[in-house]
Amino acid sequence: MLKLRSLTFSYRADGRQFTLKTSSSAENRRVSVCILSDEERFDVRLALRTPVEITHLSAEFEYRFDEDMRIFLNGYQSWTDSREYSINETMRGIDHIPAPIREKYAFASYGDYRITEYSRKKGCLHGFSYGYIRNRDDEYQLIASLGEDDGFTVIKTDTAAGTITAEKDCSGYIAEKSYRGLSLYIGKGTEDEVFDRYFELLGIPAPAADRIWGYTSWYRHYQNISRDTIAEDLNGFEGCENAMDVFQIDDGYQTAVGDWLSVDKTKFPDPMEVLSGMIKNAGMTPGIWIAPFVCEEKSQLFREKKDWLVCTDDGDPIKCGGNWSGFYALDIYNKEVQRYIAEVFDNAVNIWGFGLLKLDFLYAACIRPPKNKTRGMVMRDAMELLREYSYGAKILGCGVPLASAFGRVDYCRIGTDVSLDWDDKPYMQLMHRERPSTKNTVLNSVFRRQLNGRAFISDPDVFLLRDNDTTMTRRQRQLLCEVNALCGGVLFTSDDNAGYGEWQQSMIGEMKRLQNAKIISAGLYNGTLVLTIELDGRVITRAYEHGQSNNTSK
Ligand code: 9PG
Repeated sequence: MLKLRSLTFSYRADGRQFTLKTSSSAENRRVSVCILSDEERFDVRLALRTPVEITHLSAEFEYRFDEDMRIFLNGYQSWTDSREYSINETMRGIDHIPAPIREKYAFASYGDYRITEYSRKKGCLHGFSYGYIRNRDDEYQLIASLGEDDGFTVIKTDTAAGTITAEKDCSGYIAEKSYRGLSLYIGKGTEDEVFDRYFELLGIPAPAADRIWGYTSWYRHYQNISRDTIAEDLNGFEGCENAMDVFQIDDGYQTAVGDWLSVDKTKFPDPMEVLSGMIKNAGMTPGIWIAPFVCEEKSQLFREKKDWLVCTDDGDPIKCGGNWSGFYALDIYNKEVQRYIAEVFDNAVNIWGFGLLKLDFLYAACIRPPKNKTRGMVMRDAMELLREYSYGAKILGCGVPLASAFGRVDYCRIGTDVSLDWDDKPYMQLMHRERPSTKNTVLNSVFRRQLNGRAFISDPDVFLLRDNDTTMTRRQRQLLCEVNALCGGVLFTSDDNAGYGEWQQSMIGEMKRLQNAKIISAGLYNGTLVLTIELDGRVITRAYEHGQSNNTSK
């Protein structure tokens, strides 16, 4: 167990602000703070005599960092870049982006930029829900929350000060009688030991879903899909050796984001059930993309249902990002919103006949929690709603705070979008941590690999093998393929299968081989990604040129 330095609990009551700082259980006439800890657990329970507004709750532990250690702190949601850091690095937020641009596209909404601070001090790093420190002998010190449904946990390091802090994301939450504050598993051991124990304590059994191969329209056509592109892409798979399990139609079929019952007839003149029928005839499960908690400014929903939106105190809808015409969150506690989502899913599954729902931009649900809920509580309720309304279809979660998706979705995206360039366009590199980038998503796949087969089946986003329409070198595409096969269970592409040549086929063969391999050690050392894998009883180490520097030796 890590040594507790201090626990800080601040709250507002009777219009005044109070702070309690302690290193053991304590109480006063309003509140009682109970600390329960043993070799592997650290729990904080609050009991309140009168309702209080919590403004801060955190526990600071002592930890001795050394130069060789690597720190992983899980990023806010699916797309947030997440990798191991050396002890002298910093994390970049969005302060470097000019304010007018930041605001126009609501960059702060994509991630944790309004939730936690980005420090410029070396070694001051942070993440959500779980994180670890790995030493040179591949021993893991895992700090992982068992209570994200009560509120998210921000895990912070200050390597120079020698501290790890776990802070509950519950500021502004009004607690009535009691609150399950921090609930941590703090375990030390091998990678498998600590992660197995984490999911055992969470009570999440190994996922039932299997690995799937598939096609998604997004990274070939983006929003420019139509009956004809779908038919053409389907034809590409006819009689081919790369049998796919799923064929998923992505963004672009609807008249506007939010108007899920309204199909763009100019692109899709036939009813959607005709398309799903074609997919089924080709022997695949049809999948469809929906962003159930948001609507864009140009949607009918946004124009007509203002009272369905999550708003500021002044009654202005909260912008959740700049995609499409800019988009806003629906209030999941509004009964009409719930009925609408149920109807949309009923339509997609039972009328249109889709067996897989790719549910995207889910983080928007908790963009502003009501006073009696934390973000973690809202996200739990939101995810439960999706499961309840899915009519037996499989769910692929995307753009979601991961811990809220643990055990609640079949498949889950664990990284940002693959781009057609290794690191997207230079101006895009200035954006937030959630921006499309193959370079980033490859690292997410590697450093979140422990979730695959424990929390859900991981979706590392597509692999791309095509030679045209990309600036990625073959080696970069090969790295993407190999990492996806090693770390993920959703093996989707957006390539035109008919265009595959010898090199592409040999890469598919390699991916199939690597599906049975296991990474036993991984690290990023001065721009090189080093993976040690076990395959058919043999241990092989592969080094890949990646380009991400983490300014250390080893
Ligand atoms: C459809 C797409 C695809 C894709 C999803 C999601 O941060 N960003 O600017 C950002 C843009 C697009 C995006 C994710 C993040 O893509 O991940 O697979 O379904 O929506 O619009």
